[in-house]
Amino acid sequence: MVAFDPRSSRRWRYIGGGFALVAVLVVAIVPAVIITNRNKQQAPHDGAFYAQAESQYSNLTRMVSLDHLDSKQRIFVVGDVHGCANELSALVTKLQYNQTTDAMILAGDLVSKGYDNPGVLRLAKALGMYCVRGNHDDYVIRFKTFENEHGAQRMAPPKAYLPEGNVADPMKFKDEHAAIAVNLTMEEYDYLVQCPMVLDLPFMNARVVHGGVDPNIQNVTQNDPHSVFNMRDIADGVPTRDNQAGTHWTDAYNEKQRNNTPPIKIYYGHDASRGLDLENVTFGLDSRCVYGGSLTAMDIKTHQYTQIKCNKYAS
Ligand SMILES: *[C@@H]1O[C@H](CO)[C@@H](O)[C@H](O)[C@H]1NC(C)=O
Ligand SMILES: *[C@@H]1O[C@H](CO)[C@@H](O)[C@H](O)[C@H]1NC(C)=O
Ligand SMILES: *[C@@H]1O[C@H](CO)[C@@H](O)[C@H](O)[C@H]1NC(C)=O
Ligand SMILES: *[C@@H]1O[C@H](CO)[C@@H](O)[C@H](O)[C@H]1NC(C)=O
Ligand SMILES: *[C@@H]1O[C@H](CO)[C@@H](O)[C@H](O)[C@H]1NC(C)=O
Ligand SMILES: [Mn+2]
Repeated sequence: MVAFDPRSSRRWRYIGGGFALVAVLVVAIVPAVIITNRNKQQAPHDGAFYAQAESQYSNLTRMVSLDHLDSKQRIFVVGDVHGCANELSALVTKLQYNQTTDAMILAGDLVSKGYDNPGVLRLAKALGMYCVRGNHDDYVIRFKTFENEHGAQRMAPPKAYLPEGNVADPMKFKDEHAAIAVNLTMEEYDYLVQCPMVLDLPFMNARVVHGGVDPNIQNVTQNDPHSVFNMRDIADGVPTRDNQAGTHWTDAYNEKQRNNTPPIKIYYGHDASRGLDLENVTFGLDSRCVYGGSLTAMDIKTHQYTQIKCNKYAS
């Protein structure tokens, strides 16, 4: 046994303290500087920021017009499915959805957080469903498009960023959406990637998007895609993904459409925190399925909605 020597113990404590200090510097301060520089480069200031925000891997169609759905008896818009394939299937059954006579539009975030992303894409494709792109769909698509061009072996090292240039939301290869992307077949990618930023239903004076639209932009296709996928509030005139930074984008939108004849209705998802949110001309349909809430389908001709209770898959 070695005798206990208080001086030697103190010396070790000093050395240990020195190492701890260096560790704190490296772990806390170095990343803080990097993050601060990142934020400086990417803080939204003006329109020029939006012009750069679309990733070179986004492979995005901005708007598709579905005039031919005019003849359908029922047109459903469904809130965020997030990989909950069984619930989507149960909803189809409950509605007795028939793709000959009905249409079904998924309001984005078909994938991620849930348990069966490919299953949702296969079901949606098999039943001829329409869709718009959500923020999580966009992350998955950007990784998969990169993989298609460069191969999965180039999606490394895990801490490296997807080389997209100056986008609003840079992603590392270790991001959970990369694994979801690699798990998709080309057929599943092809279905997801054709979901546009905006679906236009001119015969209903209605549009479907995932997050929202900037009420001050006249031509809807000129909205920044990142903003359409992520918007919850508008703070100081700028759309933000935050839900407590300003006022809900729908407040300004409903106000703006009040004197528009006819007003253009917007059906959207994305805002699980606000849940089902039905206003004059905006209809928020993300009722938190993946968090144990429900999956909602609204018939936009009658504004009646149908729900399926979901198990809790994410928190
Ligand atoms: C769907 O509707 C078409 C046209 O009314 C009908 O012929 C067909 O049998 C229906 N399919 C199902 C599964 O009910
Ligand atoms: C990965 O793909 C397989 C095959 O399609 C599927 O069964 C599984 O649910 C997928 N994993 C996720 C997390 O979606
Ligand atoms: C972009 O999407 C189209 C339509 O699915 C597809 O054919 C093409 O391969 C995609 N591009 C890449 C690089 O994945
Ligand atoms: C809306 O903007 C798109 C391009 O962003 C353009 O092609 C289209 O012509 C514009 N539509 C109107 C009505 O100005
Ligand atoms: C909603 O509609 C009602 C009835 O038409 C109207 O009184 C109200 O001002 C509208 N609210 C907004 C925000 O447009
Ligand atoms: Mn979303």
